[in-house]
Amino acid sequence: MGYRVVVVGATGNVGREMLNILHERQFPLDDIAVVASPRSTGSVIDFGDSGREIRVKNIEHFDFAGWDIALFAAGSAVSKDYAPKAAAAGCTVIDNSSLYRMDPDVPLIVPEVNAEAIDGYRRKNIIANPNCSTAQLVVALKPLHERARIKRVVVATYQSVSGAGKSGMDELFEQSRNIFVGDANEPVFFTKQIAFNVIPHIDVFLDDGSTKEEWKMVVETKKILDPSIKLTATCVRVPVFVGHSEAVNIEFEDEISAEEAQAILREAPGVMLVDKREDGGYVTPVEAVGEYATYVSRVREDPTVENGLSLWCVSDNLRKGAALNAVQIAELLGRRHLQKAA
Ligand code: 11C
Repeated sequence: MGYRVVVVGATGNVGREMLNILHERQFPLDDIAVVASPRSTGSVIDFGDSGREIRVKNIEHFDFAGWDIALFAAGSAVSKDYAPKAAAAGCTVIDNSSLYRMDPDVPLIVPEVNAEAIDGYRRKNIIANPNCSTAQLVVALKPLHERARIKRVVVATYQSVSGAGKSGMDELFEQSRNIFVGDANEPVFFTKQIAFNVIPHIDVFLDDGSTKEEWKMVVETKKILDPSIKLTATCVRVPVFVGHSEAVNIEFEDEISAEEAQAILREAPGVMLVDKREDGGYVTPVEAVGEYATYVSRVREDPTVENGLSLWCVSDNLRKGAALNAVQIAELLGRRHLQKAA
């Protein structure tokens, strides 16, 4: 016996990956529904490469009663309107938007890091999926924190345009084409030209001069991993289609060598250490696309602080940063609580 699963917003980047990953991982399904805004109603969408097509239903008329799990990937406004209705109908919501992440009654889960926190889901019948840049970071930090206690993290991100949705991908493509054919480039979706450029601005500005993307990394890392960790982030959009990268500097309470950190990361769940200290002996975003792992490279000691390490971390933002993590949460929920599947 399997689960009856709804994917909300399956026509977007993350929703499509949710379907791909449910199929790839052979998630035990009794039934699957795909719902979206009235605009997409009636269109058909592939269930991964299974050969099966699913017709999109109108969320406005969808009854969540009798469905076990809803994976929401349609943004905060849709989650605000429909997640409470689904949850009240007995369908557990796994929400990819930022809406519930900092709600104390909603667990924010990265299964490799804080699986046990999922037990609090019953308070609202909602579980939150973190921001993509946080998810890969905490997967890499957790095993090191367990060994040497992290005091402070300084992170700079290199975030692909797919994090901003299809419009971001289209703008990078169009602007790159325009440059090659000599056409003018006016930024429409991003605030500045993204092709052959980088933009130190993701999400809205806050009063202290940081951006909401940077704030999310701070508060989500504290909620998922440890509230005592101090973190400062600079989040940058780069002209990469898929795959977020992060340059991470970590200050520990206890001494830890680069060699020991590498040995720990080699065994850590969700991490793939690729660190050859030679030309090409590290992972870049194009190699992480379509993969599940959080890749860690360039682990080295930082002699400018006591007990300091630096590292490079890359992952597919649509997978570990969103869809994969959501499906892993569904798997965890099944194992720990719903226990329907064999
Ligand atoms: C980006 N990290 O790359 C964002 C996308 O809070 O779920 C995900 C935003 C979020 O633009």
